[in-house]
Amino acid sequence: MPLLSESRRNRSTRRVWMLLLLVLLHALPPPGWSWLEGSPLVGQARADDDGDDGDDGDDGAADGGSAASSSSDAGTGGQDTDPGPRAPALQVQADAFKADELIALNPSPAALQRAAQWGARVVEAQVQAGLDLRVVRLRLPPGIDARTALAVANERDPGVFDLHHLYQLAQADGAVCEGASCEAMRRMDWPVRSALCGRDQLIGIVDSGVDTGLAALQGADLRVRRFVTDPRASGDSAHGTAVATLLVGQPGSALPGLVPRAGLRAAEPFFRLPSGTLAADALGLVKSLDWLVGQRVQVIGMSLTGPDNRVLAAAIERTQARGVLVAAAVGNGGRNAAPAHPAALDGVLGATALSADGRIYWRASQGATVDFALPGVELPTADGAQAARLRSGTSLAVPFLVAQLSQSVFEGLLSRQDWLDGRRVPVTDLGVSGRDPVFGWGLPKVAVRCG
Ligand SMILES: [Ca+2]
Repeated sequence: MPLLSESRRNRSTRRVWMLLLLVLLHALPPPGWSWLEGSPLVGQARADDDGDDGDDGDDGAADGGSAASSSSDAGTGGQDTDPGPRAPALQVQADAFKADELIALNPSPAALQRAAQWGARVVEAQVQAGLDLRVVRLRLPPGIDARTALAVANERDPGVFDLHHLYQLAQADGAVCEGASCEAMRRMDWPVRSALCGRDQLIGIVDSGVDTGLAALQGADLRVRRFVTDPRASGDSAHGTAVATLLVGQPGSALPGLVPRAGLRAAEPFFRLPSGTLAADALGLVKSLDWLVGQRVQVIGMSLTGPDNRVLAAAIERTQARGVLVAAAVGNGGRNAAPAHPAALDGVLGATALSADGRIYWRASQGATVDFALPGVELPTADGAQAARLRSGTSLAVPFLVAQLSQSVFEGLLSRQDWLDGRRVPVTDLGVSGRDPVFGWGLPKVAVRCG
């Protein structure tokens, strides 16, 4: 008898708690109320969801990340049946866990029903047959952060739900740069521990295609978009892959890059002419710049040269007016070559190439177009599946300049104007004293930390 009354008392206590919870849930305050602000994640996720990702409506299939997540949403056996307007997805995640999701381990239908009562929506349900586990991913309603939701779910169904945590590779962070491309980084005093360089930065390149399957690029935040007039024209990915790898080659790979944590947006306007030459037309370049500006990149590298063109010049001017720094190759035409565009345009920073022992690349163009000199001679670069191939050219110096621009401005060490002006940029002066037509201001050595 005492046992029975004990259990009856428990039941009635539970009922009171359930009632209280339901009252609490129906009385959920609007977002931003003080009791939710105990979690920094609420503000963080919302701030990142203010429609400023510059990504709306223009990338579709090119966006590997969201394409993958929406296809997995769709592949949940029709459980995502909400026909109404979707709540704005909280795309940006905190470092520790997804702010708008919970996961559940082997939840009973009743547990999922109880979660649905307070607004959690099943977006993925999978049975891991080999492990004999059923894992369900739930999207939270707007206004409830994950930790609050977990507390609520735990009250009702202890031991079932958890935060949807995020994991990083343990060896990457803080790893000392090892690999073929590290020597060139050391030459410009780039941080030895470069694994964190590029964090929270978005960089654009206009180049040939990028081989996104390359091992060194696995894990990079990389998006490629093609801008060719004739979609039947073939392309090529050797050059773009080399440049992309110099920037965001991943730590621990054979070719770690300068800013592996940066988001890289690669516009591909290049196609093969009937003659076999790889080329981009001015309109392709303009479309590329337009897309990159829309992606909100802060720095654009253009490892290409060509003639003066008013449409291109206007597009570059508009790009710069949006606060974007543009770096370009000075060209490989030799010392007497005419100034190459876009490097010769006002405000475009021209990069020339240096050898390991500080000599100028023998084919580098010279003149007022040259602003800075960076590694670009016999650099180990990506070549096919595994091998590194030595390449030379002023176009390879561009990613080194791009990395310096992006990281130094991000860390507040130099402003855009400092770079455009040149005088306040710390450099190793080369050749004749001061700025000169061969090395420009010299080899930039901003003491970035990437910390
Ligand atoms: Ca000099």
